[in-house]
Amino acid sequence: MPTPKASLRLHHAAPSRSSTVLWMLEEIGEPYDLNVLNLMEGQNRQPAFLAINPMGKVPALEHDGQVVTEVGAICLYLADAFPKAGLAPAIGDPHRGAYLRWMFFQGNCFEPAIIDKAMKREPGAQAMSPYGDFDTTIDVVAKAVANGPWFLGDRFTALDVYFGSALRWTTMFGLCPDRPEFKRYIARLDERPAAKRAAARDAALAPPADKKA
Ligand SMILES: N[C@@H](CCC(=O)N[C@@H](CS)C(=O)NCC(=O)O)C(=O)O
Repeated sequence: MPTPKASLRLHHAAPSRSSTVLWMLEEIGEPYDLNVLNLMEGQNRQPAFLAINPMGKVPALEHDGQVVTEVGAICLYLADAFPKAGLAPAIGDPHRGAYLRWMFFQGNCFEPAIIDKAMKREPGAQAMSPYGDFDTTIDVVAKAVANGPWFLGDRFTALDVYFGSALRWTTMFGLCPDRPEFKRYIARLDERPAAKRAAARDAALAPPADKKA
């Protein structure tokens, strides 16, 4: 019998922000296909991909005729679409509020703070900035992961995949302060078998050094 075609298809570049979704797919454990794009060669700016994501950015996920873009949205989507994996507190669960809070905090506060700092951009007036100030932003995240083992305590969720990946790459590139709370949290994440599988797959998919983005 022919193998059924996976209904999940990730448009991916290795390594990149879409590596977070690769890890998420490994945590979910459902079959998926990859369409690997070379950003350096501009494959993400070709009409075929722009028809999927007009932003020309990875990741983009296709599932049963739907397209989802934005790493955080894809993580939320997958966790809800595949509840058996247990990666999202259900609506009504006492952890749901904290889960959504930190999911949005990543894209709305943490990443803008990191990118402004990296680009040496003035964040502007505290009251106008989406995150206020850099040090407070980093401090509240460090407190949130200090005890762990996960963001929501004993329960590992899609939030750890999403925010954990962001902490991993931003500390690796020296954009986020290398605080002990982050180091310990990232070390715990790196032990996840799904994270290891995704990292190995990404390493095998990465373009040769002369063709990297
Ligand atoms: N806000 C987007 C950001 C995605 C993004 O910036 N992806 C980068 C790779 S890390 C990309 O596709 N860059 C290629 C380009 O813009 O040409 C998300 O969270 O998914």
